[in-house]
Amino acid sequence: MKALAKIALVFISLAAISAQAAIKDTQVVNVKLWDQGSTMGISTDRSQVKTGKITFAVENDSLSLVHEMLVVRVVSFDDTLPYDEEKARLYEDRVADFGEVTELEPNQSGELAINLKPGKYLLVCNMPGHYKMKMYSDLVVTP
Ligand SMILES: [Cu+2]
Repeated sequence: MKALAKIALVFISLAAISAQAAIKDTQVVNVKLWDQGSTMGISTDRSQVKTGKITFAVENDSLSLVHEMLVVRVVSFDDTLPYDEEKARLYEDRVADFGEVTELEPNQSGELAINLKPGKYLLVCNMPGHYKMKMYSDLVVTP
């Protein structure tokens, strides 16, 4: 009986260790989508993460507008991204789109977990007109 109890204890501690590793494994970026009068933006609690699994916890803090967050890879932060003037938004099929939390109502939140390689990324709201209103934020993924 004593040996069995010991084995059970080892299993329990192994399970605890792997659960901890799973939490450590993902890096969380908290993202707030906001607007105030005629300005709007995306705020994050970190602008740099390490390569690997990244979870974006996205909250729309607006009182009245729908916002969203796309993850777009760029070569440089000065890139001119393919823009559809008529629809006043980026061509989503012409940018390096890594996923999105789509169209959040005011006060709604959503999550996106993806693997990102080292490089430069933009978090963009692609609701009509919002990109031009500078509703985007830089994210650097380091090796
Ligand atoms: Cu927006």
